[in-house]
Amino acid sequence: MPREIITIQVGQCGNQIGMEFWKQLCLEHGIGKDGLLEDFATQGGDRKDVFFYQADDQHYIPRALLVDLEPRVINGIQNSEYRNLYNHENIFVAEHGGGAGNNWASGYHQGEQVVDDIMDMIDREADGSDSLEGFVLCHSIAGGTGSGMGSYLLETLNDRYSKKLVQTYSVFPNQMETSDVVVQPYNSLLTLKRLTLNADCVVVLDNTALNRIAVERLHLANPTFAQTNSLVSTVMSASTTTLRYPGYMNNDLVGLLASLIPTPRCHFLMTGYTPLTVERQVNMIRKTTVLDVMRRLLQTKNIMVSSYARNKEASQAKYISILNIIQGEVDPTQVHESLQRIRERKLVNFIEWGPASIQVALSRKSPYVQTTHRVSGLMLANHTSIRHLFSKCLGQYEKLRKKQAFLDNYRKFPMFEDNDLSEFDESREIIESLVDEYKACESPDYIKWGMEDPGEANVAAALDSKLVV
Ligand SMILES: Nc1nc2c(ncn2[C@@H]2O[C@H](COP(=O)(O)OP(=O)(O)OP(=O)(O)O)[C@@H](O)[C@H]2O)c(=O)[nH]1
Ligand SMILES: [Mg+2]
Repeated sequence: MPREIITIQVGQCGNQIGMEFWKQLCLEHGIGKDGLLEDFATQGGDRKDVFFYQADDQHYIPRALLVDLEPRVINGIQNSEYRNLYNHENIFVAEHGGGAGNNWASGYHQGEQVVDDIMDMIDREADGSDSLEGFVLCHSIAGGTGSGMGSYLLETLNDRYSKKLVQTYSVFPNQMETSDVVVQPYNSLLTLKRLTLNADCVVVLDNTALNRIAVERLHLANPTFAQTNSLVSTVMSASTTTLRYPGYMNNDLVGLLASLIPTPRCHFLMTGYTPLTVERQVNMIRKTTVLDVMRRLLQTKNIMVSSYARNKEASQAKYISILNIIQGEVDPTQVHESLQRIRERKLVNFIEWGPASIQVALSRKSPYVQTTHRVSGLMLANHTSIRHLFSKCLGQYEKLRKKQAFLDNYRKFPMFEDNDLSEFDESREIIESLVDEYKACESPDYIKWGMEDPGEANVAAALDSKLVV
């Protein structure tokens, strides 16, 4: 029975990374740009129905919603070679077309106003699936639409589909670029509150790290979004291979996430991938064995979250869990040997209160996409150094807030009317407590953390029950 997943892409970034994801899925499953199966795609054994359904005329249609408050990106998709792939009834563009102007409050408020239209689309998709497993949200946390409207949708999904899983692919802003959105610290903080409370799993895609990887590893002088998004789509498609090419393990999202997220709030994952390629340009890697791939996955330079690079060396930073999804020509005995070598050399620093082992999923790969290397790997990891990324967001927020900068833009919307800025304060507290919890994870007696507050423990238990397989 398929465990269907509905993808919701919101705002410029959400739609741009979503579009790359669907392109990659079409290639891997032998689905043409118009949704028809290619003549050569006869091998079967894959599960297209997790992410696609078939229309009466045999077209494969993504279970996807394309949502934006301004038309440019979605118009681009509708004028591209893929215009006939999507279900046109699942496209929502605001009539005024003015976007949310990098303002979370505007995106959130507009979300509230159009939520019925969007929930109609979601309910229709949900009704069309046999055994809906959950939702995937693609968005950036720094602008107005993906962050604000995305936040409103996360809250609504949690309410309406409380038993379903919600996973996000969330793009964090580039911290090196001053030209990026000036109010991004406000938008990021307010979105982070929802990512903490209303999502079961957040895959952190950090533009700072994606850019560094594109420059240093792929030798691109000024990486474009198209180029960084190709890294993103690689991660997105690799992280879903076990769902699309089922084996004996990790065949559904809940199984995948349960092994990575032992405690409900610490559900922010970082990723690494090797060997990296962009636009068919292969990064020079001469040899790929399972051991090489697993070792490279642990190297800073391949990890797509910037806070890891700075804090890995700090002795306190630890892995909570690691799942490596390995594809290619692999003999399972090599996996065993590699794990042993990694353990002997103490290459991984794990937390002390949980099972300290790297999990490995061997996954089939698409027979229709040729690669030059024998083995490739994706690492999904829960690592305490992610807290430094949140601390950085908090620091930037405090700086802006102290100056009272740009707050008038927010006061125009109901949530912040009459100078009520409590939403900012509450979000700050929640993120501070998230940072504290990740920090507590680094200590052997983490299990006792938060026990003083029974309310908190109940929330944790409620979320936990969703992740029990
Ligand atoms: N990796 C990546 N980042 C993007 C892309 N497009 C925008 N961003 C980042 O996303 C943030 C801006 O958010 P957008 O997605 O453009 O904003 P939006 O959700 O459309 O909201 P408004 O336009 O303000 O209504 C900035 O940090 C950008 O660097 C993309 O295609 N790929
Ligand atoms: Mg936009």
